Amino acid sequence: MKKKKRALITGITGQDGSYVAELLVRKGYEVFGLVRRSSNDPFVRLKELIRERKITILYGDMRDSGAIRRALERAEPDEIYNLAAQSDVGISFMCPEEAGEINYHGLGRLVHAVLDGRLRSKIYQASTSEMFGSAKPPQNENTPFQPVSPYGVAKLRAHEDYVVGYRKKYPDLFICSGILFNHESPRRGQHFVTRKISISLAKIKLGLQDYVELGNLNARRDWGYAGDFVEAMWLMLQREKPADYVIATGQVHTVRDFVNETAKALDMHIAWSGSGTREVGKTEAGKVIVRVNKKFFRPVEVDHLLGDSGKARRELGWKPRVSFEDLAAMMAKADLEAVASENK
Ligand code: NAP
Ligand code: G4F
Repeated sequence: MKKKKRALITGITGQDGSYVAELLVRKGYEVFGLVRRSSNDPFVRLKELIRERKITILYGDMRDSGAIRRALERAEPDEIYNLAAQSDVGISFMCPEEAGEINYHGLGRLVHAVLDGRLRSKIYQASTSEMFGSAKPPQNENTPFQPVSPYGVAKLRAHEDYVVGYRKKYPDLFICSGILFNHESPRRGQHFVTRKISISLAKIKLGLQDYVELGNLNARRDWGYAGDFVEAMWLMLQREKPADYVIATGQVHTVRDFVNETAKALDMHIAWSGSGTREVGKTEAGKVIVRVNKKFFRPVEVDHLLGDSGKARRELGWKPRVSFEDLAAMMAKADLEAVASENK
């Protein structure tokens, strides 16, 4: 009988971790997840797979080299998906050391554990379009990086030192990265703008909230669906030789567009008036349901991210399936159902 492939996922409790775990279970992998101790229940999304023993949970923090080494010894992975991160860009301005510690040194600890253990595991690193920062769009693998946030800087250091640098230094090490543009889903953390919008508009629709306060409505992002993007991670690890790929939809929208599309999916139509911090979004009945609050502006903003994923399309045969409109509708519907059932 063919031996089952084994994978270790760091960050398995996050949005992408849960989708990768499900993808690999579907593909017949033996899946291990590194999870840090939490006072809350971190397993909401994975309960069924854990109960059915399709995932094995190993405890460990990306700050703890010994725990990472023990997880590798137990999992003996063919593939490692390094998704663990302090992934909130806004918060990284307040907690820059944490961004460096987890997003940069965390990868260093993992890579050294693989090298020290003489393991043949292939490593996927979650790099990000935030590394492009203020670089002119569209951005691809040849665009010079210009990060502006502590999060972007930490991810870029990890990318340059341990992905690109170690690939040269250790020719036997298989390490690749996906430079992923924003990807969302009903499982997105509630502080990210798309999910904040979908959950708030669902509550407004149900009369449980009056309005939502947002920051920069003009920020432009290339938003795709997380379920599509994790397929690209897996495809990268199936290659003979490691390389880095931009993963993006190639379509750009503003935060305001995301509000409009979500509202449309909920049969709420928004009319905008005013400008800057005085801009508001009103319902047809004239009720203000979107306001701007300076509190949600970043010290330095990334204005415009738009990815060119031509290389991934050509070499991996990857392309996104879910459109911007369908993504917003999917998130709106999921939140409407969840909020309604919580408030029955
Ligand atoms: P997420 O939902 O915020 O998940 C982050 C994961 O990292 C969670 O499982 C979290 O565990 C874990 N983690 C954080 N600190 C840790 C630590 N010290 N030790 C161990 N685990 C730790 O992020 P995501 O959206 O799934 O993104 C996955 C990866 O892709 C991240 O590296 C992110 O930076 C990168 N990325 C994301 C996007 C995007 O648009 N989603 C785009 C480009 C790159 P807890 O549950 O305990 O917090
Ligand atoms: O949803 P966001 O917080 O995502 P951001 O900063 O683009 O970061 C996400 O994508 C990166 C890939 O480029 C990942 F690497 C990273 O881990 C994360 O997943 O903000 C999107 C845009 C920003 O321009 C922000 O200023 O929305 C703007 N925005 C406007 N109002 C807001 C808000 N963002 C948040 N979080 N909350 C607001 O109220």
